[in-house]
Amino acid sequence: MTNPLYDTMFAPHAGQETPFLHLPDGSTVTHAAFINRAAQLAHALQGYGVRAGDRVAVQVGKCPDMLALYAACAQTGAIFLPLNTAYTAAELSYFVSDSGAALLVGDPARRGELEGVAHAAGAAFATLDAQGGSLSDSADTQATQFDTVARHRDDLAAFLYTSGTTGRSKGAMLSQQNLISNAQTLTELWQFTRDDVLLHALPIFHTHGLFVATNVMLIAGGAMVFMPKLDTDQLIDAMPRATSMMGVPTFYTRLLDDPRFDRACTANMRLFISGSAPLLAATHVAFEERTGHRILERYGMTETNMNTSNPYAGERRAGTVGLPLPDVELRIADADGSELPRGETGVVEVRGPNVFQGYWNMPEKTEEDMRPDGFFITGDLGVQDADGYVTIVGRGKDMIISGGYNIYPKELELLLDAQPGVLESAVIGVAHADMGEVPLAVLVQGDGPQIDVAAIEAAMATAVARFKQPRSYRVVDALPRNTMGKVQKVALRKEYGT
Ligand code: MLC
Ligand code: AMP
Repeated sequence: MTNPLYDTMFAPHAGQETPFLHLPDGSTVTHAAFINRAAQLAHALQGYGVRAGDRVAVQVGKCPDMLALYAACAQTGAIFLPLNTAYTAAELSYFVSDSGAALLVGDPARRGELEGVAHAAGAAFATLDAQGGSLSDSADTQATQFDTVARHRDDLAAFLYTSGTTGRSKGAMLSQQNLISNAQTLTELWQFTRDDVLLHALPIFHTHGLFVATNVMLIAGGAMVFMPKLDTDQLIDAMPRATSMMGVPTFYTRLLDDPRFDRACTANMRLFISGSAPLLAATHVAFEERTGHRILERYGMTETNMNTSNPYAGERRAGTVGLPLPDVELRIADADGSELPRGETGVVEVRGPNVFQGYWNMPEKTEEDMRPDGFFITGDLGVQDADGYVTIVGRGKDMIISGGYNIYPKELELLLDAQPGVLESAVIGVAHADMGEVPLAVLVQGDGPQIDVAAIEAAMATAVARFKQPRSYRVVDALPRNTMGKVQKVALRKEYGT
């Protein structure tokens, strides 16, 4: 193979005249058309000076060209770096400069600010959106054949940024092998074939929507009903023509809130998969009662893609994330990395072809999270029962998951601490019926000016994406601390509600 990622995922579908994407306007993109489009975009990328190994940062709305750009990066050997469309210019500046991106591809509606971000970081800038834009326009006139650039399985294919407990985001480096191995394993395990039609309403800038949903459908050669975002009306309309869906728990709770969602609506479906955040056992049970389907829950993360899954054919146990994938080794370990006996709670550690290559330009951080024997320390707390089923019982890392998006309190606390009147701050996750949890900020009044919560909210709005912004604020005189002086977030959560 000259380029394992392209040759496994994309090349097999050249000339395949079956649907790949069903679009909201009723039109369809065939596999063959998608591959041709990727080749055109590969030429366009080269026109912008992109070469193998370059990072291509992409912040555009969900559209077929965004996916084709992923394929084009694979074909040119460039490293695909998708970014949440909710990120502010301030957040983007960090990602573009930290990654040393050669090109930033952005939404034309934000051209003014994004062009500035790109140029300040020494990157070129191009636009792309559903209606076209500079990169799409220059692709339109290109040939639909492109000489795939040779790459090796160990070459990097993608960077995904993940925030961290230190407040600084880290670029997780994923190799071709990381993506291929996991997609092949999942396709086989979940029995996806060309006959499948997957409801795809997830964003495509994260592991779930891109490296799980899309990669699996590419390997299988099936089709996706490609929806811009979660819309229960659209899901319910399309369900009778679909076979499967992947979503975060909010997808399932919102569907259950709709009385039209019932056995008849799901009669053609063979598989519902949930992940990215804990699915309540009660949701699993309610879903089965309503539809007769048992949701298949799996567990993964940006650095590892998927690690465990409930079985397709065997017992899907509510509240568990199932068994380690066939090619993934998993251990529940103590703080030193020694494996604990079954039934004891510890940190989940994993090893396998899915585990990433480290954090970009952060060798110390990589070393901190990786055991000498190759196990990656996930930071999740779990327990494995006698049958091997894993349950995630909590997080060793200080992290909030809101509607499937991770929020690291430290990033917000650093910003809040710098606000007028704030002596210090603590951000905690509080329960939220729709999103699972949302951030709440506790601010300590300092000696300076009186804290102005409205002004702080406005400052946070320009600093971080909306989903990260605290949903509520409390002003207090002091934070609860233990004898070591560490802020007791458990006490705060007890007081302000989880
Ligand atoms: C949107 N908003 C959120 C939010 N999403 N707030 C908190 N948490 C979220 N996740 C805010 C918007 O800014 C807006 O704020 C308001 O909610 C409505 O926006 P919306 O766009 O209409 O939201 P909605 O479509 O309802 O989106 C909710 C959602 C979406 C849960 C469907 O966030 C989503 O698709 N999440 C999936 C994330 C995902 O793919 N995670 C996988 C990561 S990979 P306002 O106040 O301005 O109205 C991973 C590894 C693994 O974790 O294992 O998979
Ligand atoms: P991310 O860094 O965005 O990829 O998020 C990964 C994190 O999401 C994991 O470390 C877990 O904490 C959490 N996660 C993913 N899937 C599940 C699941 N099925 N149950 C509980 N937590 C999950």
